[in-house]
Formats: sequence, structure tokens, C-alpha cells
Amino acid sequence: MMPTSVPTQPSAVSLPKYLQEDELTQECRELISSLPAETGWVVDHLYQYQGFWHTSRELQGVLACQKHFQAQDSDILLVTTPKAGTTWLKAITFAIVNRLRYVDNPCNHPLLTNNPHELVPFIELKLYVDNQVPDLTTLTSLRFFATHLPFVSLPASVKDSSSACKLVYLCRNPKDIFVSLWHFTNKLRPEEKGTNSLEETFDKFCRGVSLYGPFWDHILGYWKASMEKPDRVFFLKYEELKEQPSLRLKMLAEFLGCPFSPAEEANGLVDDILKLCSFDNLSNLEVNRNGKMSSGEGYNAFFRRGVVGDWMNYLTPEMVGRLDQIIEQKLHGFGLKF
Ligand code: PAP
Repeated sequence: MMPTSVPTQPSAVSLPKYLQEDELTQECRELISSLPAETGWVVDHLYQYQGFWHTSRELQGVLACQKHFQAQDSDILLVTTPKAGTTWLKAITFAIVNRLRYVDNPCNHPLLTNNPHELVPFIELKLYVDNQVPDLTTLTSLRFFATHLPFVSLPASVKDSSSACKLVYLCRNPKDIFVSLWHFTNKLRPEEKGTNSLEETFDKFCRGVSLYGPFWDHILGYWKASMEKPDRVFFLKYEELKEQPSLRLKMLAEFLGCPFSPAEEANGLVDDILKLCSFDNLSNLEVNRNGKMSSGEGYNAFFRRGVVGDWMNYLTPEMVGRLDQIIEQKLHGFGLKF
């Protein structure tokens, strides 16, 4: 259904900014009024822009970062589909790249007192969500950013063939992504709206109607980019990271241009980083147990179970069949299996 005007529901203070539907610029409002719309999982509307679904305020952040974000060659951009393990990837990459700083004083490691989302900000969800151009000059020469943007919607300075910034893409078995997203969005939904039914949201997910969906196009965009430019785009699966953590960590460090030396490996640095960033360690830290985002959502919402295959506890055989068929039809032809 096409909305005739932009919703003006009052600001939901407990929602993160990217999920609020007010305070939109004229440009954003005009664009939205021309886009296909569907009912959202948390807030009322999702809008389809450049083939992917967005909330209104988040879309404003997308437009702003597409216009203003200037990538530098030394930048590292972490890209994920929501719930693919973003928090984990942020922690691991931050720890790999900054390891020399904290090797002699591990007790001062920023990950012990900061949630990974504070250390590696999302460009469209945080830095540009207010439609302002953030001051990034205070950041060190090696800048870390994160995004959920599909490849097609990345700022031109990132996609530019002359740019040398590196992209790390993490995806996950869509069945686990769905279950994780269903839990997460139910936590964010205003109380009066109640819980989303599993069946209804599953149907939306399978139709591609979820934040940054369709998941298959999201994954394919980066899969193809990683094939074309393996030196710029590193493609990783959550399941691989779980199954072969040391190997994948070393591959990631190599891709980022800071491989572990034999001495570092012998001193157990790879294992130290894996332990620091493990679900058990991070989820039990005081900051992640009781800390909150500025918008009020608890950091603990980003730590649920952290396992592979939790979908088995939620999806019926019919649901599994439907999703498997989509995965097969959309991804197998490209050599992608989950
Ligand atoms: P985001 O994309 O919204 O930022 P993201 O971090 O991808 O969130 O989602 C959280 C998922 O990663 C949760 O998965 P689950 O619901 O299936 O449990 C969360 O438990 C998992 N996760 C968070 N930290 C870790 C970690 N250190 N190791 C493994 N999984 C983790």
C-alpha cells in the first residue's frame, strides 16, 4: 500500500532513533511518499528504497551518509545483515587491529568497559541518523565503521573503484537470523503493541520484508563483490567463525593487513582475543549486563544465546521447508550454502 502522507505518530522515546518515525527532513518525507510501503516489525512502516526495506528515520540516515560520508583508504567498514553477529564482529575486529596497544595491559582493554557498538558506530543508524554531518576529524587515522547497508546503497566513496577501504561482511544462516530478529524486535516493540506472531513475521521475512531485507539480495551483493575484489571485501559466515575460530580470526587479520606473527601466535594472542570476544565473556561484563544505549535499550538485548542452530527450537517443518527452498533458489546457484 502506498502511504499518502508521512506518519506523524509521537516520538517513542524508548525506541532507538533509527526506529522513530518523526523529525524527518522534507527531502526524506518526499522520497518516502513515493516509495512502496509495508507494515514494520517494530514501528508502523517499512519503505523500499533501492530494492531494500528501511524504517523512515533510518532511511534519512541512509540518504545523509550516501551524500556526505567520505571514505578514506585506511577505513575498515564492517557490514552485516541485522542479527548476523554484528556485535561479535565489531568486538573481534576492534581487538585484532588494536591488539598491540593492550597486549601489555589487558585490564585496560576498551572492550571490558564499552559495548562493541560504542567502539564501532553504525554510519546510517548512528552517525548520520540526525541528518547532520558528524565531525569525524577527531577519529584516529585508522577509522572503524559499521553498516547494515546493502552493497548497492553504500556511499559512492566506499564503492568507488579507486577507494582502497576494506569491507568485512558477515552473514549467517537465515533461519538463525530470523529467530534472532524475531526475539530482538519483540523486545523493542512498544508494550501496547504486544508481541509479533512468529508466523506473521516469518511470512514477511520470506517475502524479503524485514529491515535491510531481502536477506538473499543483501548476501548476494557482498558475495559477488567479494568474488570480484577479494582484496577489498572479506566474506565471512557466523557458522565458520564458530567452527574454526582461530583460523577465521587469522584470515581476518591477514585481510586487514595485520597478520599475527608466529611469536604472537605462540604467545596465545589469537586465543586471548577469542576469549575476550566470546559470548560468555562479553555477555557477562557489567557494561553489557546493565549498560544502556543513549536511547535506553539495554546492551543485553544484543546477547541472547549466541549459538548455531537455535532455529530448530522455533521453526515448524513447513517453515524450514519454505526457507530452505528460498535459500536454495536464491543462493545455491552462486555457490552459497548454509
Ligand atoms: P545487530 O545486527 O542488531 O547489531 P547482532 O550482534 O548481529 O545485532 O545480533 C545479536 C546476535 O549475535 C544474537 O544472536 P542470537 O539471538 O541467535 O543469540 C547474539 O546472541 C549473538 N552474539 C552477540 N555476541 C556474540 C558473541 N560474542 N559470540 C557469538 N554470538 C554473539
